Amino acid sequence: MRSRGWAALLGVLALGAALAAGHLVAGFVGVNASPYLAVGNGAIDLTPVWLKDFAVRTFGTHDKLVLLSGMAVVMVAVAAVAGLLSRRTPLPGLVVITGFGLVGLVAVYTRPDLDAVALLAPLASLVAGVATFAFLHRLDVAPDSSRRTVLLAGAGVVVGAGVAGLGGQLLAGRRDAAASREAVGRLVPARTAPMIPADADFAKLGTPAFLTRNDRFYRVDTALTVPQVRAEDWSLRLHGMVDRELRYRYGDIRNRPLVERTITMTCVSNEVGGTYVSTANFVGVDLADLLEEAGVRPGAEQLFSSSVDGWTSGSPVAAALDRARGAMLAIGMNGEPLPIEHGFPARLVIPGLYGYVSATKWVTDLEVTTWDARQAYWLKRGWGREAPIKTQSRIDTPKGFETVSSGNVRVAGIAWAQHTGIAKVELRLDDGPWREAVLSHEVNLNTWRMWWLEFDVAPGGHQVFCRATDKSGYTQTELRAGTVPDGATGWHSIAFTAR
Ligand SMILES: Nc1nc2c(c(=O)[nH]1)N[C@H]1C(S)=C(S)[C@@H](COP(=O)(O)O)O[C@H]1N2
Ligand SMILES: [Mo]
Repeated sequence: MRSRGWAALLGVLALGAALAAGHLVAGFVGVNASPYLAVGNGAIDLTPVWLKDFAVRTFGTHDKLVLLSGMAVVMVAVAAVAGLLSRRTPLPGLVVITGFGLVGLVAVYTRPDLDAVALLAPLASLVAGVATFAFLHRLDVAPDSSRRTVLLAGAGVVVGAGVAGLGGQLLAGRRDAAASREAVGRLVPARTAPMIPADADFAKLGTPAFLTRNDRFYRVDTALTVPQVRAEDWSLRLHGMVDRELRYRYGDIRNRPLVERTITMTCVSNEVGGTYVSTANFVGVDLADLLEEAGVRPGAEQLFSSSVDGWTSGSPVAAALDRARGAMLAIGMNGEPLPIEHGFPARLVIPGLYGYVSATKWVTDLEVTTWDARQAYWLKRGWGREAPIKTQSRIDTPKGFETVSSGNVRVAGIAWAQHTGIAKVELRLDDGPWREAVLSHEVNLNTWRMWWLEFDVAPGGHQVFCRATDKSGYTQTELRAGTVPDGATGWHSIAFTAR
């Protein structure tokens, strides 16, 4: 073998060829069959709760990018070592590549959203990896092959892998949902949500805008690649403890009289002061209508929903049926069809419950059942079964550790207690008394409310606290609780300096 560097490169080239071949085949059988993504998705599902929590806290929405990059670094390192170990005989390299191939096969095999034909992708990877390594190795140790031949072969592999990988990407794109979403066009609700009055937010004073733009709406899900479902391929099966099983196609939903509701969604992983809370006008149909058409049988407790990628969620049937709550099967958001990353073609939105028990995106299956019969994704991983959103408030301005001018300092923020409503928000500066903030116009009980208050602030360091009281009379506890198992508690506070 010519050099150590070349030996290591051989391993990496074989790895690249393997991944590219798998990606190309995945372009035909479904992008999630791409072994790299299947292993990543498998890793996400196997990740223990504490590590997942740490990843989300540390990397936020970049957690998946960090995972994919970490995987790439490890794989390249292992492949390089495998190459180095194969300077005399190709056996160590072949063993390692076969090992990678088997991991890919197992990952695809165990993905709930993939069927048997998806195994073709990791199989292609396995064959391409082994063949490339064996070929380059033989060429390299052959006494009659020139340096030029070997380099050309290596370059050929790079080009081939590039073309295959790109081809897979293009093929996957051709099957994507963007064009289908474009074709849906405008969704015109029969009953529009009341106009948001100008005094519903204090955006000029530093609160968020009342409605969150779609591209600013927080996003939380376990999907490494956003599921691409075309409206024309989508259907929703409604079954289980019902009088008759029903199946809805996209047109069946779209052609009903649509309702529009303004709803604030919150994630259970939102830390005190966190950003996983947003508000939109959702357009869709009443979930209760669909459930009543199917006829919910007595004894039903859980609405167990599944997304196309196998993620599952369990909601209380009672909450889904409660007309006053206004649970929806939503197909639109802020005047557009649902953005793909927010669940196109359709998702659940049940106001008042954290997203993991109420907001299944890319939903394709609703099973009416009991709590004992089915356990949803996060329930199995240590999160609570029922998870109503906890009353919370957040200071948005000043920012933590900001320096402001002394004198009049305006503090502004948001509060939410979905389905109960906010009664008041109080602020405390340092050791001072609690003072009541000015509340914004109430849009409805299922949305956040904005608030502001001014303090006369002396120069120096300060801390300001906020706490909300909801319409049930409950005032936020000071006691800090973490997000696991059913949502964080505690007062948000920020430190700032007046100059
Ligand atoms: N298919 C699917 N739906 C899902 C999730 C998921 O991981 N997969 N996450 C849930 C969680 S935890 C939350 S908080 C909301 C977030 O919805 P958004 O990303 O549209 O804000 O989606 C819910 N629906
Ligand atoms: Mo969530």
